[in-house]
Amino acid sequence: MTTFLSFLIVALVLIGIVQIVRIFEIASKLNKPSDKPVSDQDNKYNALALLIVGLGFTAFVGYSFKLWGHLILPDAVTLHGQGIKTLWDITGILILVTFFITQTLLFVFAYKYRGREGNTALFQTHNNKLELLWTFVPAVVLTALILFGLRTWNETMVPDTEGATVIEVYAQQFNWTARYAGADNQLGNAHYTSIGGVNTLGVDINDTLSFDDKVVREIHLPVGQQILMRFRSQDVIHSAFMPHFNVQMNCVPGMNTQFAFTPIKTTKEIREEQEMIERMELVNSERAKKGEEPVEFDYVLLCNKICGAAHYNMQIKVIVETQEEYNAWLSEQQTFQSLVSAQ
Ligand SMILES: [Cu+2]
Repeated sequence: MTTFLSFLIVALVLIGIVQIVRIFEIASKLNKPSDKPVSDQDNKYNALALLIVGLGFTAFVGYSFKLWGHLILPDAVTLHGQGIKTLWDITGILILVTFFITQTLLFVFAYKYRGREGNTALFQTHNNKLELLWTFVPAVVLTALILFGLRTWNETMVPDTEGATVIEVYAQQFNWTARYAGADNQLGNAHYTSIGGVNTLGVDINDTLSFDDKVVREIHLPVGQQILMRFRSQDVIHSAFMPHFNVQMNCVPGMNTQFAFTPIKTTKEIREEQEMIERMELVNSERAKKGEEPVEFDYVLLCNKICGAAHYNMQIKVIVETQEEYNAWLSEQQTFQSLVSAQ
């Protein structure tokens, strides 16, 4: 009954609005016995409304940067991330400058050159100078941006990985496991058909390279050292996403994918930065409202491909530390061989 009455009220309100609009239409015809459908006054009000809405929208874009700008990701903590940030900043500045100039001109001109009694439009068939200007300038700017983008892409995606520390990240619904290559810095072969018992990654137990591999549930990275991360997936397509590192790579069943990067800031260093302290104060004040314990900042590797019901919680902690701390942690981890023999 309540639903029916609600519908009835909405319908009556709509009918009322239509009738009021009709009254205004008829009244304006009676007041203005003119053969012109639009008067100068109408044009002025419409142009003014357009100016207010247009400039209001443009101003809101600027205001939203000020209001929510602090919520965007902090600068990437990797070498290649700095190159991406420069490209992002230059592209963003170009787009925003163009946006604010063209939007302002669009709405100001719509007001300035609104329809007026006796006004005629300027009819211009061709202008070589203008044609050259708006072809040549965008062509040069876009070519420079694309060349810069290609260079950044190549530096990011095809770097020299000689001497990089090799780590495998294994995806499955709904968790991540990491495998370190051990002293030989080479991962043993693995295939899903070998999965069984403690061998959850399907590592080939007869491959001598796998003997010193270490399977762990937390990713540790030495700062300033190039990392070659290799990805595999057991079931569906996942995507390993490390937002603070500008790193993302799909993990595809039956395929090996990889991403090389060099972390440049330890977890301890970023926790001490003023910007991060303020961010975490914001996070913890929200947690406190829900009665949750405060947390410290940690880098994280997330799944960025909707891979199933618990996708939202598919993550693994990432710790960037000094080479000494990393060596000490790695030496404490059990090798694959001792893990299998203890079974
Ligand atoms: Cu996933």
